[in-house]
Amino acid sequence: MKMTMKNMPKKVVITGVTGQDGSYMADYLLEKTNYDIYGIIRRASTNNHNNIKHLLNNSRFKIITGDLADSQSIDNIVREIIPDYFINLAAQSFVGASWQIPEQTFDIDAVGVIRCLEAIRKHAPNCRFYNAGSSEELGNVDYSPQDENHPLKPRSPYGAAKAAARHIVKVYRESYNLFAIQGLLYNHESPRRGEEFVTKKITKKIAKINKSLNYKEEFEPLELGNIYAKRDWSHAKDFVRGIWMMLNQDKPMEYILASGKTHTVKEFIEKTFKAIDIQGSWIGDDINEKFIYNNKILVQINPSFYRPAEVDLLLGDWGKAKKELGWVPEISFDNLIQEMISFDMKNI
Ligand code: G4F
Repeated sequence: MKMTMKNMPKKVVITGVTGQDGSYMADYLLEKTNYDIYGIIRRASTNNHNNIKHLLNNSRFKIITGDLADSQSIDNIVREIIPDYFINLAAQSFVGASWQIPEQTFDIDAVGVIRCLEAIRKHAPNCRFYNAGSSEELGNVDYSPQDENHPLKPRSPYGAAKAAARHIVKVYRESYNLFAIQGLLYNHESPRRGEEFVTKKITKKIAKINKSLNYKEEFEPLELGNIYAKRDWSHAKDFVRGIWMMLNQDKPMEYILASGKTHTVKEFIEKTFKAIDIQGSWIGDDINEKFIYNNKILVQINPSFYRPAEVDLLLGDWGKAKKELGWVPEISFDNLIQEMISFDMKNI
């Protein structure tokens, strides 16, 4: 068949493709569409391609070097590819680090979004643009569950950068009539989660502790900060499906994706231990609180993991996404934990 513009496969640019969300998005689109996927990778002296190694031989998956800090690279990518979709999942996404590197966080998470929008405005004005938004933008919340009308009240440089990005996406949408949106996504996890995030830190360390217990070896306890923070955790796979639904509506509307349930970090720890049949108990309180099993300390508090300002509670109302997009999360909190701990036990 002769290729015409009409039957040419569409082109999707994904930034952050080596990360959790980017890699699941690439998997999802390679499976569900016949589109060509252009994964943007930042140059680094050591590359971590673990999350995408299964895609490297796929002829529809192409890797391109680019960097949100480099407007020329973004401009060149958009001018040369003229994508149909641009999904920006690259970010300095670790809230805890955003106090140490506030400028870089703002440059990537806010100014980087302007770099993408400018390139799209100039070279591909029909391209549909998605930017990763966060419940961290809501921060010090006024009410629960939070909905799409909740005010932006960030508590970290990261949250402030994402809130700024939300405003600039709206400005470009309204000024240039772009299909540009920023979903508002609550915490989402998976076996592919980065190791500094609390869920992965817990499942990976507990898998190691379990192995040490089985082999009667010495081990260091899991050390955490505020275990009373409450988060609305989902599986990242559910969210990439939701992002794609947002990108394919008639009008550029923004939605919350969440589970509608909230749990403390402490509950996450307890459920992880329970999933592998370790029945310990908590003793002490505040910075002296510890999780004990067979007279051994498995978990303890280390105040150095406390943040200068904490978001105490997040709980999202995903009712609008359900009503207008038909999006429904499929993977439960318990199944998420089971998948993460099973993966880490296997790979330890
Ligand atoms: O896993 P976390 O680092 O995720 P956080 O800060 O909620 O942010 C994640 O979700 C956001 C959406 O709401 C995303 F936008 C963002 O990019 C990221 O994916 O921390 C979760 C909670 C916090 O309250 C933190 O203070 O766990 C608490 N915590 C307690 N001890 C810890 C630790 N967090 C980490 N990372 N490490 C600890 O030792």
